[in-house]
Amino acid sequence: MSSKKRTLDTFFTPTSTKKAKIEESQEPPSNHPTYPFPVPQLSQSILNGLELAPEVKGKVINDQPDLDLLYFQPYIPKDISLDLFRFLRQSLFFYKVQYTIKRGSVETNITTPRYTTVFGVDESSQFAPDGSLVDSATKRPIPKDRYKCRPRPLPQCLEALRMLTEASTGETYNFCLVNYYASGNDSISYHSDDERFLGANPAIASFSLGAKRDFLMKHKPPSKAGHLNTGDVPTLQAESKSLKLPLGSGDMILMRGPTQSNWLHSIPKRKGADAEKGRINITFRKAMVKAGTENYYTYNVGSGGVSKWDEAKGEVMPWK
Ligand SMILES: O=C(O)CCC(=O)C(=O)O
Repeated sequence: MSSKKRTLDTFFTPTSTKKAKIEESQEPPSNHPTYPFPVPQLSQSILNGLELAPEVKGKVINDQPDLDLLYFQPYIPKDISLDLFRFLRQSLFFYKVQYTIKRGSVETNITTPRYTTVFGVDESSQFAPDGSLVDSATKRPIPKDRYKCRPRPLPQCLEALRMLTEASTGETYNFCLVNYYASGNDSISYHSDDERFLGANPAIASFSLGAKRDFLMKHKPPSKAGHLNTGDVPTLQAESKSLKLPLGSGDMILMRGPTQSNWLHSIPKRKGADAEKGRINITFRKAMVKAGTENYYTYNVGSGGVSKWDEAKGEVMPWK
């Protein structure tokens, strides 16, 4: 890819039918026995661009009850964010995870409405330089039965972004979750990242690449516990307004402090041409205990087949 400056509009306007080539790195790809295939390293031009990140200072948004956001608009310099989007879409392995939920006696089969993938391991373990997992305290190989899943180290392309994010947020992260929204039909429903395995007041750094999508936030309803049934009007929900942040390519939003325990967030389905071009979301988080590792691999890798971007077809396809 040339280093010529391009805007989001020019990227998405089909001025030519010729596909722009993704610049390749001369360095050996990242590999690990758990990877279905090696992941190329970032090209020098993307690495050079990342040296200028964050492009702007983060803006604090904390004017609502229990909300503490730091919004970089953008974090990734504009002239490399779409190259990074295309590189990651082409280079990573993705999964369409299926699972079952049980409500009472009713079981429902769910297919995650987007592609996902995950890398990392919780604080109790770490990857040794040879890629094996060791106990964080003793530095000895972990017992074979510590995990039901097979944790994977971050490839260089995501590790570079993790280190940058740590430096600019003052937080540490041991997990990287990636979502690929292939079209406006892909989504994530309202939820909060408030699992106990993330500890109290977790910091979650969330990057957007590719198509612009709305990020909606709303305060959780006040819990019944702790509220006396006096007929009082519920307070928090009445006082807090919901938020709509139109996340563009390169933007990063850090959710921190009391945000996850009190607010829900979502990416709703969306009609319109831009969403059809695809969007990647990358979140960095820190899981404290092994339950986090089991959970993230269950819901972001699962037990089905691997998928990969097919440049000729212009879509993510089952990978053989
Ligand atoms: O795609 C996004 O911006 C949000 C992703 C998200 O909420 C999640 O992975 O938990």
